[in-house]
Amino acid sequence: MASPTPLSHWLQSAATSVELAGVITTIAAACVDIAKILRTATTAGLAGATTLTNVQGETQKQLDIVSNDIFIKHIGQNPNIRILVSEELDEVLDLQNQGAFAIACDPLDGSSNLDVNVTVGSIFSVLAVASAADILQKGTAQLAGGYAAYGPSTSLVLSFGKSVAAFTLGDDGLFYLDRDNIKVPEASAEYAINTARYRFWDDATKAYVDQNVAGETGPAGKRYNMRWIGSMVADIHRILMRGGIFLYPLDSETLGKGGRLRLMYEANPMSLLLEAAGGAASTGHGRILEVVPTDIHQRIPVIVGSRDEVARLDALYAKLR
Ligand code: P6P
Repeated sequence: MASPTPLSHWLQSAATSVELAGVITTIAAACVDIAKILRTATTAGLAGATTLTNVQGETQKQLDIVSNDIFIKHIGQNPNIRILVSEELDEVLDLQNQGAFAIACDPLDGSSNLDVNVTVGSIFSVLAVASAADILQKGTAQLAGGYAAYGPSTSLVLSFGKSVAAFTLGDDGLFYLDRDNIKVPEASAEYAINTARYRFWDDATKAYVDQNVAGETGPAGKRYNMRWIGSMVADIHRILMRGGIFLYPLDSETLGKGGRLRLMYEANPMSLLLEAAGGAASTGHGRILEVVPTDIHQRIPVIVGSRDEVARLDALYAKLR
């Protein structure tokens, strides 16, 4: 059996430049440190909340701050990275070096699941910048996007825009290639949405979910299953591996904020992955990757996954607009 391919080796042929490979190496090293801390966080008394809130108005968990600090530590050691946008930082962090890359990240997404030991993750997006003024770029400009999923094993899933590869963290602290050229099944019978928000949904989302619930007796013509982990990285990882659709649509409660999930460091990297894997990523009114950000913490509706499923909901939006 051939020896598994280390991330460093895979990057030599997959990354378009040594510098971009170095940026991914830096991100991977931060994720290795976060994975290590998460394993013993509870016994170390780190799993709880702080009295602080982030720019989103969400209570920061200690591990949100620890994970953000880990990203800052590693990014500070790579002179090619000039800018950091983070869910945990109100403003852009400009390292004032000559670096040509920016990272937008959610250092620890789903941290509300930490105290119940559910898979959480780090989500990252890489952009080319000449200065902090260049940061508000639409998702199609991303040089790379991906996530680390901290679960029974630690996965690193990334794309440079054309294909998707998944790596697993070994006992030696290195990531090894698991799957390359991942493709999301175009059809699926599994959807992920927080159904407790039914009363806030628009007519298109209600019609889509009602069709799924009707199963083989309704217009969808097949039986559906529903999964909602409450951790975007965990839900998206399942969808990348076996198909499905993840929905956090605009609803009457999130309308004023533009949605629930953040464009630059949640929706864009996940959309880059899903489209590179043959899936689709929609706001309900167009491609997520085409939205030009107006703010680093802008929120956006998220409808991503198997192409056929996203198309069916897009058609309902077009019909019920
Ligand atoms: P809800 C976690 O806080 C998160 O940002 C995503 O990881 C997750 O998919 C979503 O929010 C869960 O939202 O409304 O179900 O708690």
